Amino acid sequence: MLAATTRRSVLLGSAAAALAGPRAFAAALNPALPAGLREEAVIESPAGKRDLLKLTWRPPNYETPLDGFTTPITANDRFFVRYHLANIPTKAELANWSLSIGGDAAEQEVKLSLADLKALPATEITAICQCAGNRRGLFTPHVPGVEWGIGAMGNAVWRGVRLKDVLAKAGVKPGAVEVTVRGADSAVVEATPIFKKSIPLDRAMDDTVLLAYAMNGEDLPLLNGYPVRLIVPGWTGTYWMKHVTRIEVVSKPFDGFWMAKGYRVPKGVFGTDRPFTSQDNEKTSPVTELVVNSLITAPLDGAKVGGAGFAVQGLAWDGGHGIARVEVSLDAGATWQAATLGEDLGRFAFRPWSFAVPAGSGSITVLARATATNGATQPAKLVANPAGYHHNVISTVTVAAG
Ligand SMILES: Nc1nc2c(c(=O)[nH]1)N[C@H]1C(S)=C(S)[C@@H](COP(=O)(O)O)O[C@H]1N2
Ligand SMILES: [Mo]
Repeated sequence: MLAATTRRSVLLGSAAAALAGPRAFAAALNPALPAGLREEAVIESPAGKRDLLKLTWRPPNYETPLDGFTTPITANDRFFVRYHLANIPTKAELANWSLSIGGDAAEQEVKLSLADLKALPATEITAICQCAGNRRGLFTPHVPGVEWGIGAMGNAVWRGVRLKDVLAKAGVKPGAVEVTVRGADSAVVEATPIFKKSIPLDRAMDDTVLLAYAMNGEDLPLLNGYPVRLIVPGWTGTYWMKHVTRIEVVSKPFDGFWMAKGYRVPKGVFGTDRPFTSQDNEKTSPVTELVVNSLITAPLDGAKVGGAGFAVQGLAWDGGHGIARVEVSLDAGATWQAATLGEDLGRFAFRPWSFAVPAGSGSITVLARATATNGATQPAKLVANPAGYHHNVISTVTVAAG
């Protein structure tokens, strides 16, 4: 019970304080987040961004505060930023950007400019980019890594070309197993493993997987992958490579650090529709699909509300089945009532929802639980795992009514 209370107060306390300013935010973090983070986390506006919570600067890791989630589409300037390596290319360095495609399971080497890419048939998809480690900072006991609160996620309309159309230019040989992607960022120290990822060939050929050059109708912000990033709707952000410069079609599973060692979960603990079997080992699997989840965006935890009733608002999402329902409980989970779902922006997008709490007074705790169309629902108890991924415990806020 103590742990649950602590998590709740940090989750929504941080959001409430984010609106009140950096100092209040840092103070609100004190109870449960690690010491290093408490000193670092302040509201900042890095280039092209506005009012994000800075968790680390080198590499840049910034999360979106709760007030960035009042609409189902996340604004470009409020969209979170996650990097593993500190050398981020500048716009000037990317002016002559090109993308090369090859690999041992490609028929030929191909080089494409941004103009070449934009000349291919364009398509759009609304999808959530969420870090697997979103809410890691709310794990008890603590797990090492970037101690994210609730905001290592965002939902945008991405425009670009299908990865499969680009792969077709190089030609895919019969023995192909995976497609690797790497970006233009690099490490300060050479010994640091480069950030390079792979996805299974069948996923790479999926109609939903794009090389995107626009986000919500504009060029990608530099910190979200300008000029081109990979979009893997339904899968965790780790595969959404930014500033993509090199793609390879390969005949063997890619064994780089960020596949073989990082971004892995205990085998069989989280369900998956499309297992990434070429990367499985005896004990662990790569983290893939997003788990079903929800966020209460209003009212803020600890808020005072009138006695005449109030509206609860939030977002719900999953890895691409779509949201079947969101339910709210006002009696600690004994009974649940249906919330009203808002606009459907597609199965990979945030689904807004709302619920009218009737007149009452005193302390009211609201629990929210989303269920996807495949029946998956949010757990009451955290699913522990060593890297702190997939935090999707039922969220709560407590308000004072009357
Ligand atoms: N080039 C590059 N791409 C990257 C990363 C990175 O460190 N470098 N991090 C990945 C991870 S783990 C996440 S969660 C998403 C975050 O996307 P964003 O920074 O646009 O929010 O980018 C992915 N793509
Ligand atoms: Mo991530």
